[in-house]
Amino acid sequence: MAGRLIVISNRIPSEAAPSGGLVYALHETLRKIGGIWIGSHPETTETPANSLSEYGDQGNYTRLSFSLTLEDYKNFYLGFSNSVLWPVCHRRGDLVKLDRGFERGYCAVNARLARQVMEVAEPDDMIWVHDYHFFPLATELRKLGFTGKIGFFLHIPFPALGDMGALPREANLAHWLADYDLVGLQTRADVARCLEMFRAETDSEFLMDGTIKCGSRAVALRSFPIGIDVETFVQAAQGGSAQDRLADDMAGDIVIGVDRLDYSKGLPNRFRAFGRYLETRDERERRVSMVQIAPPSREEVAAYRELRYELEELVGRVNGEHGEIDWTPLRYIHRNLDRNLLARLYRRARVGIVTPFADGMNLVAKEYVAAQDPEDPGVLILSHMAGAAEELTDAIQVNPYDIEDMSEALKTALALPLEERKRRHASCMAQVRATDVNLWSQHFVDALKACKPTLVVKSRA
Ligand code: GDG
Repeated sequence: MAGRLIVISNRIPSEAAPSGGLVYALHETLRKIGGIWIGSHPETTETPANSLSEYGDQGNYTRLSFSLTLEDYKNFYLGFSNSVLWPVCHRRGDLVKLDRGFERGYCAVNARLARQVMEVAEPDDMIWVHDYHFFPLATELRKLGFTGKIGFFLHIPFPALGDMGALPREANLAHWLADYDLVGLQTRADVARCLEMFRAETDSEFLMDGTIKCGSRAVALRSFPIGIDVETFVQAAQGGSAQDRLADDMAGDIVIGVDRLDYSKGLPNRFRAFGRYLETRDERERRVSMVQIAPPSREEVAAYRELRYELEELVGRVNGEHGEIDWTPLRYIHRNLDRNLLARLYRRARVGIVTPFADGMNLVAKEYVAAQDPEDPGVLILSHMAGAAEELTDAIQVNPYDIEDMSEALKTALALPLEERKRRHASCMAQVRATDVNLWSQHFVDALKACKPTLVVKSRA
């Protein structure tokens, strides 16, 4: 069958009808166009399988999984992807762990996956690769002779040229990206940083049609800000079972934070800012509690374990200093909560707080906005360093390094009059709707389709 879409992502959904925003949108896109979704099998194997395995037939598309050995998991996933690329892209060069085994593992998994993709891909298929785990995949596919269109979307920030200095020499992002036809990034700032990288490449050239030639190929570069599945979220925030309604039973004003436990999300400073707010608040004011949901993430990586200890200590300190017999000001939950309960919590919270040091987009910011009652909405406090800050300009924007600034923002947000809350919410909600994840995937696929047939540009020399 010709003209199918092949989606490649690290994770592959196991449920028949996935509910998460991005996963749901890709599922729907594949259902419409037809094709294949390829992702890693959740369990490691002793020896790598030669071919992809069936992971579920969805009617109009098939899910196939590739296997990772324990060594691959350590080197490709925990190692190069999450101990090199993730910190580099989130401006944490100090957390980079270099190991030749990581680089070799990363390249080997990408090369093996490319061979397996070639077994199922037809020349007319379009391939859409997701995220930093697979930067070199197009290069490997081109080596094996794939001439069809390949698009890439990076969910995390594109690194600044200076920060790329921490990458090993073999990691040549410019050359890897040039083998795609279309590279999608989250924001205009990401595009600017990516252009800066190409400008610094001696063998790259900006062509008249807006594409960038690097080596023998030309690539188009654009921002596609991702969003959430708005309607589903609006419904989830309004509905709810008896258990979900627990979110309504909490006393006082609630400030909500929801983040994977990751050092890019700025959690310690957020807790410090809340502590500072409690220090400076008037005792006669209504009690305010912060609820922080922080499900575990990448616990095998040392930097994540250390962050957990730091947070646990901070929670103890804030509650020890400010708690009362009948009041725990900072409630910290290190578990994954049910999505519907989360939506209800967002709606119940007077303030949503999102304070990353760096973030590709940050969907929590958009979920918080979508969950509000438009007649009595809460206020979003948003780091100006999150990708979402480019669009949500009517959130209260803060500097996530500045404790005083965030503490002041909490005060402002909690005291904001209804009319001002409504105005800010309406403006943010219009942006959230404009980037609905279903439109996002449609825009990317349309742009990839519209790319000119594979360009193999002859060098000027
Ligand atoms: C990457 C980029 C970019 C969190 N805790 C629970 C839970 N969540 C859900 C949230 C939200 C999602 O996880 C997190 O998405 P984010 O966008 O905030 O952040 P990352 O995981 O870092 O995602 C990011 C994104 O990719 C998409 O391109 O925006 O910048 O880093 O949907 O609600 N969901 C449930 N229970 C929890 O406890 N059910």
